[in-house]
Amino acid sequence: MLEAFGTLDVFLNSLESSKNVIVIAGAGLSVSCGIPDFRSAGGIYDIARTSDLGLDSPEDLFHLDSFRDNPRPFFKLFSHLLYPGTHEPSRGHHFLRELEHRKKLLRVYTQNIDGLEAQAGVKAVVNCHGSFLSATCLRCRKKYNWSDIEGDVAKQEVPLCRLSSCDGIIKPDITFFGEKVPDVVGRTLIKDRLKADMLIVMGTSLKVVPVSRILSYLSPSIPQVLINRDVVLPPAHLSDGFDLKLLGNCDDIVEYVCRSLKWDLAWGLGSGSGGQHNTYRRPICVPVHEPPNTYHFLLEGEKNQPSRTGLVAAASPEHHHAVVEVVTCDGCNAEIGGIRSKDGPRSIIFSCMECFDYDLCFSCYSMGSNEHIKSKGHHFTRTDKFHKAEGR
Ligand code: CNA
Repeated sequence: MLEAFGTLDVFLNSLESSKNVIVIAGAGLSVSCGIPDFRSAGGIYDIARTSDLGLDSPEDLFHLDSFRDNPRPFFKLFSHLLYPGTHEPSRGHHFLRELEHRKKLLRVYTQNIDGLEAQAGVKAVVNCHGSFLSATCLRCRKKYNWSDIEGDVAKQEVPLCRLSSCDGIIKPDITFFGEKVPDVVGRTLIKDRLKADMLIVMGTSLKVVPVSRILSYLSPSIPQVLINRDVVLPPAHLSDGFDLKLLGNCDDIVEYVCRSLKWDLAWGLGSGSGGQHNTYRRPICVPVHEPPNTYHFLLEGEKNQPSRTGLVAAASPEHHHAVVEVVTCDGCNAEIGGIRSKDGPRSIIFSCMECFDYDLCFSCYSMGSNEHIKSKGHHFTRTDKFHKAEGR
């Protein structure tokens, strides 16, 4: 942690001089656009739990094996909640655009699949979990565009491969649990890791690997700032904590930041569904300081709600070492950590400390034949239980 960084004034000053901010974005950025996140009350997992979709667990919605078995629940919820082209960017998205416009943004690494960063005009975006703009037949790997499957999705039907000899299920090219993130994530991070001068984490619970690992991949000397409704404590092996926590709705917080820096707020007056949310909030939220390094953004007279601070749940050691969802062995492709692995969080995982996303199971590592182990400059760390992981 950077002791000297923990106040709002220092953050605002740093942002003025920053030139290479990396943002890790998550579903919270799009909640005000009308797209629920995964884990908040009323989020997609809650909706999946209470809908009659025949799922064993809500996570199965986005798990590759479950999708292969039965893709209907995914398309049913997808067509309701995430249907492309029906949402407008939030003030949070426009803030990213403003950072880029002011030549302060190095990259947005987004876990979102709604495409709203690009829709807001942000160019430097890496879609860590892919995009719905293209799709692939799971059987013959034939590629399709969104327009090819849109009609089926709108009718809540499962799109099937058009090759008569195939008939496989077509899956949008978004990354499911059990799939590797696109190579572009690791490739871009290698270029970005030493350039970054600040990290802002926005609207994410950081529960999904490998995106959460970006924290440990960047230099510990750059400030790490959280903008989120709830406190998020990154797993201890990824970060020793945020230098500054700005808690509240990200739209309100970025509006405060822009006003404080006297940045142009013209983007706040758009129309459409996001535009409605983008109208300035009056009265504007004010930051209430909770020393040493936390600010709650509250409307006048608003009480600090436990749900907002999330302190009770979040501060427990178990939460601090939050269980990650899925880790796959890069040797044999088996799931070795997370919701589906037989051993769950008790799996033994060997992770390459030099690479953003390279893991091996006990057997593949023990065989020692893997090219990655043999090549120079790669070092592995062993994790017996994810919540006891050290050293990355
Ligand atoms: P998550 O685990 O549901 O966490 C969301 C976080 O955002 C939580 O910590 C919330 O407290 C916080 N949050 C919610 N609303 C706001 C708000 N208005 N202002 C500030 N913070 C808020 O979701 P993650 O993004 O961490 O998980 C990654 C998954 C979610 C990725 O694989 C995504 O593809 C997936 N997802 C994407 C979308 C989308 O594209 N819009 C929607 C739902 C899920």
